[in-house]
Amino acid sequence: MSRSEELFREAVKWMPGGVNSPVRAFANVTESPRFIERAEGATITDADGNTYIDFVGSWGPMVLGHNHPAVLKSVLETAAKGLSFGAATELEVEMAKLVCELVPSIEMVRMVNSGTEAVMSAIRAARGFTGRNKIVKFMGCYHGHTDAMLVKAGSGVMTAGRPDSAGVPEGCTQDTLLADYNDLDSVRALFESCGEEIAAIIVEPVAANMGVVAPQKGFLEGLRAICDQYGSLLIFDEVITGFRMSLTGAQGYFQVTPDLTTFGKIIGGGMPVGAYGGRKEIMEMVAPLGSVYQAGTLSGNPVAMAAGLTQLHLLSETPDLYEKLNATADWFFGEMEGMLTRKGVPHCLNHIGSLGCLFFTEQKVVDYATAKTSDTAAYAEYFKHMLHQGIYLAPSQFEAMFLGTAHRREEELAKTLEVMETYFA
Ligand code: KE4
Repeated sequence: MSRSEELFREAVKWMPGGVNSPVRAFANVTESPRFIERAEGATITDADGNTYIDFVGSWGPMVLGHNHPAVLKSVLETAAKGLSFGAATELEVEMAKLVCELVPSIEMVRMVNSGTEAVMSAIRAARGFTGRNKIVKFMGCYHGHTDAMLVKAGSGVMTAGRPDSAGVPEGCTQDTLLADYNDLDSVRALFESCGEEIAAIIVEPVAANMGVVAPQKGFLEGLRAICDQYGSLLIFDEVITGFRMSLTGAQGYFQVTPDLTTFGKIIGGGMPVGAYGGRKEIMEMVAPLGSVYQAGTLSGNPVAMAAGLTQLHLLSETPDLYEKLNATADWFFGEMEGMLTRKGVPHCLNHIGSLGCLFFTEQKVVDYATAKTSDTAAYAEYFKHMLHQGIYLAPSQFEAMFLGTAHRREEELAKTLEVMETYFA
């Protein structure tokens, strides 16, 4: 038995499913989860000493590769002065200022500890600011596990959401309305029926939780126009896309301006950090200044701020970083597409910027319904082969491949393409 298997046997005794987040249990791929011991650059190493080329990157934060020396240095130096004070610190001011300087739509920002907390707080701020209760979200988009967002990807777009999880009272989701991604008509239908009650639309500007689905031309612009027409707010959930698609995230990449943005992952450099921010008049609603309550013991703690700040400085000060990252990703996914087509593999390969997803379906995946046509068993087989050949992919068809600056064309990416070539031979 491997050390990972031993550890998993022990883990399931003490933690639900043996993990602290469901996707890590490898339940969709009938493999025993690998327990990771350390990581460096584009690779991770498990408890048995197996090293993998990593395309999960802690689900997004490791855009500069694991254990970046500058990030590690800043964490160690800051930690040496104390881990958390529950009091204001200079680092929080520096972080808030930098985020506001980097992202034009952000005039004021609040640090929290996860993407979920950022979404939960942004929704509350939107409701407080507009005095309205309803929220529109899209089937297949994931915004963390706050009650209002755990809404069944139900039938039709007019039905109020039905909870997708036990323990969520109907009352928590009765104001959550569902629309179809890339389908503006499904959004207009909701607004025509109750637009005056809708506080906000929340959307992943690139959907990356049903696999990767890019917004079709005009989709994000259409959401902006509908919100303007009805006095609702547009919330971009940039927990994945923030500081990944471009220095100004997806909103900069697509040139569509939201009223509020949520961040996570990259903003923390690998430490637990989320953030929400946007127009000053909205953020001034937030306690202690305004009447929208939100708080957090470890929010903005200095060690997490040090990691996030260092990563954001590296991202904003390295010339052409995003052009190079996105060009390398375009090359990589282009090579993949060519190989899959040459071999006649039924597939839909979606990619945009440094995000990509290989769907095992012949349909063009443009929304939740088409994403669900994927053959998840085929994905599981592919995942297992790649894992055994030293390539660590997301253990689920409905996640993304995350490329970072540590993935080199001639090394990690060339090796990955070779392994894919043998699998699809
Ligand atoms: P966290 O609470 O997990 O930090 O963020 C929630 C969240 C919010 N918004 C978007 C767009 C997200 O993708 C996420 C979390 N993403 C998943 C990966 N698909 C986290 C991985 C996990 O659940 O373990």
